[in-house]
Amino acid sequence: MRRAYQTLAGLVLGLAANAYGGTLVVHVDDGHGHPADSAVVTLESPGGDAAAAAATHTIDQRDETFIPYVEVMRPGEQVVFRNSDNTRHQVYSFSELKRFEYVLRPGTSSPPLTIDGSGIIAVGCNIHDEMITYLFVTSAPARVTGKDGNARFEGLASGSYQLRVWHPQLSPATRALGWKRSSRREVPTRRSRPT
Ligand SMILES: [Cu+2]
Repeated sequence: MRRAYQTLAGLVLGLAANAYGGTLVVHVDDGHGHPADSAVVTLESPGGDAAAAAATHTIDQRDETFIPYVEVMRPGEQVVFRNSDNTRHQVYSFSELKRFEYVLRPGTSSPPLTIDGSGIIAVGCNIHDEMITYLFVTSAPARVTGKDGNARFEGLASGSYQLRVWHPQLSPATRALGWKRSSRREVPTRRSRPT
């Protein structure tokens, strides 16, 4: 299965905040009115990084496709690459943040790889050129949009945030966000050009 790549001029960010339980829902579209999935929405705030237990993330390989396409991680967490195909994969990255290469026979996994520092790691396969996945490493609260283009932040603390949107094929977007957890007000969807 191949992902349809689109080259698009820019990202239009629609932002809708719903009041239920202090959940912020950020909607991302591709600038042509279609929801953009696999976009990373990050909420940066001064000293606002949420502590979390270190996790191990698994990137699977099925039908010569990395799953998921985009994975959010925190610095210090680990990633494992699993080969669920009946063919061999050769997973690698030349990124500044982390360089590695693993030959994975069918049914095997890489050893856990610890990622230090923040940034974006593009991972490919030396055997199948079209295979690609992105590890988005950040200490800020971050979510990946689903097929509906929505990213949900549960129980978000009140405060001022810098909202950033990143997507592999779209221009990044950023905007300031003031969030009041107790707000019952429905914020209408607004659109802003990427900055
Ligand atoms: Cu491969």
